[in-house]
Amino acid sequence: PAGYELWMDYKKVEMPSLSSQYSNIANEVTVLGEGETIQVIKNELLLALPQMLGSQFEIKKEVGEKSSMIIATWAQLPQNIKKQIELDDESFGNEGFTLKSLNTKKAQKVIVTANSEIGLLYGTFRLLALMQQHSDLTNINLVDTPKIDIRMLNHWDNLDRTVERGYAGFSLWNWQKLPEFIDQRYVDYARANASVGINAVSLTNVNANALILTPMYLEKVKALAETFRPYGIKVYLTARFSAPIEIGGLESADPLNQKVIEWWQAKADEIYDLIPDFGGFLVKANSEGQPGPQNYDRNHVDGANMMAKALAPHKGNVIWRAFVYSEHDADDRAKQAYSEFVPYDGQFLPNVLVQVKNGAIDFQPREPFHPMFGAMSKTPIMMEFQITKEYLGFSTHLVYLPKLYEEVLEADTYQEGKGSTVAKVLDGSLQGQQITGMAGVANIGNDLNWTGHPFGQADWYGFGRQAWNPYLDSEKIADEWLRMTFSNDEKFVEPIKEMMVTSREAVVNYMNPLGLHHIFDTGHHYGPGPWVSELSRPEWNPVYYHQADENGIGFDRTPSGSNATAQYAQPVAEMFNDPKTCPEEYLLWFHHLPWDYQLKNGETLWNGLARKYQEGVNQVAKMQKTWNQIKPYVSAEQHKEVNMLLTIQHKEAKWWRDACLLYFQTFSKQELPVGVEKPEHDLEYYKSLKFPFAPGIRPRW
Ligand code: BDP
Repeated sequence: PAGYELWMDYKKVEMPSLSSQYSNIANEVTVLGEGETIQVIKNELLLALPQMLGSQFEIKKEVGEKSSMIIATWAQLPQNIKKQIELDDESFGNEGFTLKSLNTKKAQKVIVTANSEIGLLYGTFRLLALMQQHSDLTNINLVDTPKIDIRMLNHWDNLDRTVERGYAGFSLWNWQKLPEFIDQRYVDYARANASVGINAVSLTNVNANALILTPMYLEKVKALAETFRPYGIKVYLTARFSAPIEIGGLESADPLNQKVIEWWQAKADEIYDLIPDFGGFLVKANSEGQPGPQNYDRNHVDGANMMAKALAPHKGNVIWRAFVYSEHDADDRAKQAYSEFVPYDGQFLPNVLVQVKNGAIDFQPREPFHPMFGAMSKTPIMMEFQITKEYLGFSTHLVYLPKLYEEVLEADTYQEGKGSTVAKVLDGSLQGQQITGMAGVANIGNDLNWTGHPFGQADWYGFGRQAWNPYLDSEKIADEWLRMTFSNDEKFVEPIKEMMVTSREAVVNYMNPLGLHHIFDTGHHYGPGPWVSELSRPEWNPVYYHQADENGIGFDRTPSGSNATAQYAQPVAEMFNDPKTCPEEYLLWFHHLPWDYQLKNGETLWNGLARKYQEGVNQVAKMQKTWNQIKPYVSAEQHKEVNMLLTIQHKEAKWWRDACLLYFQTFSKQELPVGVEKPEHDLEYYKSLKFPFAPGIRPRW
């Protein structure tokens, strides 16, 4: 089926000059070693090269005169070749690799070498990717090592195979048939992850079910871990804090209770007996109804360190989430995670990472970076991005997320002076962390094309690339993905790349322009609901976030309001505090401003807001036009699919524009400016729309 092969369908290289160059390199392929990962490398070559080059070949086990492609660990590489490479084993660390061409008058050779077999696998995938991208390999000299240690997917998959905020079908994990039945999808999933360097996966929802830690399920987890191991992927599980009660028969889950401590230690031992390279636990505690240490008057450090001690003898990690906001705390929700965690800096054990969402609210189309980045210099802070599009039109809207990730990674926290970017916090280079990580909430399900929207694959791909190297350019990543997935033709790549990189701004414009946020309708987070005001907790209601009234709109987070800006380093706080220096894309995030406030381009806030909504709709119309022009370059089936999705996106962009502008107009009491289309219906109509079916939602909110 279209899209199943992802970015690895290894299309035939038609251009004669390239095809002959690659055929020369692949003329005699030698792969040294015997391990499971070596077998994976061989399988990938045997799949890819005949498809791309059109001829069958054998893989040699020894280096000979004629070897033209040599794949071997540094330790196994013949001495004379090592000498020519002019590097040493320090250059590529545990997981890095080098691709190097050694050309003589008579022949051309490419060497792939690394310290580990996993490094070789990454190198092999890179070599194949470069061929798919039609790169010239005659003088390749590339050393690449991952900048982040834990490059992770977080699946929010429930044991009944529903997926929280998952929009691409049901969970991949078929618990009923495991451990005996190993679906080919598990293997292809592992291949895809390894091809971009993802090396860790958490299998289960952060709103956890303790059953996953029972012996019957652990046998199933073991089967998945064994399937993933040759691809360098470690398995993590979400650990429900109250598991000692629910499945252990204890009366308490108090982290300082000796029986509880022993229960987690025994559980860790049991898991590591089955899965010696188990990654560890991902924990959501005392957040949105999940149990945690605070139920026993203990704190996050008590909880995380208790688990960390159980895992430490096995070299496992605890990834403790900082997504907390309390129903008893009346303070601005955007401030709560920082207030709750930053005071504990330095108290977590070394195998605890604190996982922070990119922004302080919740995966909105745009948020300023979370103030916790750089604020806990003695604690490894791990990024949590969302790859699934909870607040970005699900898998129906085309929104290229690496652009969003890049914006966050490049943001300057100023925590150690100018140049303290979020990327430098994450890779440990700013504050010297010993262990580093980046997670993405997966957008993968059992849909035939994995991600629902064909372009959702680019978000999975791009997340992996940016977790490997958070300094990569998102446009370059789009370029790679397009070439590998669809076509190398410039007439296709250029316009579609442009469409991808502007798509993120389009969704911001038609949903949440100028710093608006969380104005989604109840529960599903799909359509607009800026009028919603009746939910039991104030911070679940859109009216809490936009604060629109007759005087103006926006959330005042400056010292005259909630003073959330004080959580940022001084230069950043100062910039955000003054509406004149606050970047306009964050204006209403930090300021409550009058409807006639003058924007930088001279127009009033009301007119500017209305024009942004219109611009978003126009941008989607332009995407439709662009997609129509590239018809010859993709299959008819895929063309049609994306076309239909863009039709929905365009319709819904208008829905967002009209619903929001009509509602805000009840406060601004001003006409729509010239150039903004009149809504088709009245406000009551938009309010009456009930979203009939939303996949992946949790009943409570
Ligand atoms: C929110 C989702 C909710 C998740 C929660 C989390 O609406 O379904 O459980 O985040 O991250 O974005 O824990």
